[in-house]
Amino acid sequence: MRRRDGTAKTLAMLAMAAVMVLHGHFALAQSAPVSPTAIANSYVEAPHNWQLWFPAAASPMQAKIDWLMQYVLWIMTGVVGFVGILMGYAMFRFRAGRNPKPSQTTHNTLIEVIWIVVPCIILAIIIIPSINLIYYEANDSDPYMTVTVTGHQWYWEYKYDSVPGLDYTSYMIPDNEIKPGEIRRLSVDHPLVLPVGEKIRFVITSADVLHGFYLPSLGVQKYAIPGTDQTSWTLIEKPGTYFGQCNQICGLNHDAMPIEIKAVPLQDYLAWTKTALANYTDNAVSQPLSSPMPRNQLADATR
Ligand SMILES: [Cu+2]
Repeated sequence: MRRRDGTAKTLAMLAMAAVMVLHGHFALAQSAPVSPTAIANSYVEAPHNWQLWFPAAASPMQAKIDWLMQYVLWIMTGVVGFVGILMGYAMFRFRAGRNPKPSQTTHNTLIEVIWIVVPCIILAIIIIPSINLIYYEANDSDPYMTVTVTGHQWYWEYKYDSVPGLDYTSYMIPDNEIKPGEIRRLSVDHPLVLPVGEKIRFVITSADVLHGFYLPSLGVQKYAIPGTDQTSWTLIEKPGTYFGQCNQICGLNHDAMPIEIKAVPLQDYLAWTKTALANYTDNAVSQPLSSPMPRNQLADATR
């Protein structure tokens, strides 16, 4: 038995070594030019038809939100079920046909104490994990990097605070320009590229009206408010493509400002920052659109 374990271990180590060599090989093959897209496309978290429930959690924050949601849902199910059964029983048991002369009872101290104390206990067992989660969400200290996200009518601007000069805009790809592999109404021209496994702080603001920076699979949702910075953070657990949307009605093309995130391993992110710095210079902080444009014109203006 022990010998078989030893053999299995050796085999596993050989397999790991092979994977590492292959990984190194592919990393080398990918090195020029660096495309975060290929890595990130291996996993795509996008809405699908007949979807119910939340998207799969891709960050510890969303995992905690999922957990709290189910925790409260089960408590609610218990409360609604219990009250429903009690009401059904009372309606049946004390119906007029069976009780022609209704009881005149109005008070029962024991029951009144119970129906005050039990809801207090239920609220306490809900509030403790809720407040823990609020503190967890608010703790954006010690990030690996900070991205300043600015909402504009109708596109996003991403400024990488740790990469001087890296500041670019991200527009939705218009319906008539969608290519295979892109998702209509969600894919963008320049996605937000982020490293996996690192704490990323977002400073969220707006250049014009209220927008909403909403990333459902990462558990991030903050209003982008002109003149104010709001912060949030995330830690993306595996490479992939993740989507979000502006979820604060912000004008005519509110629906045309999705958020696309390409999450890649750290070394690929670092390599990408160099190519992005070289390629995105002409794209940095484009002219804000001062007046609403029909979408086809907006598409022309933004590509
Ligand atoms: Cu918006």
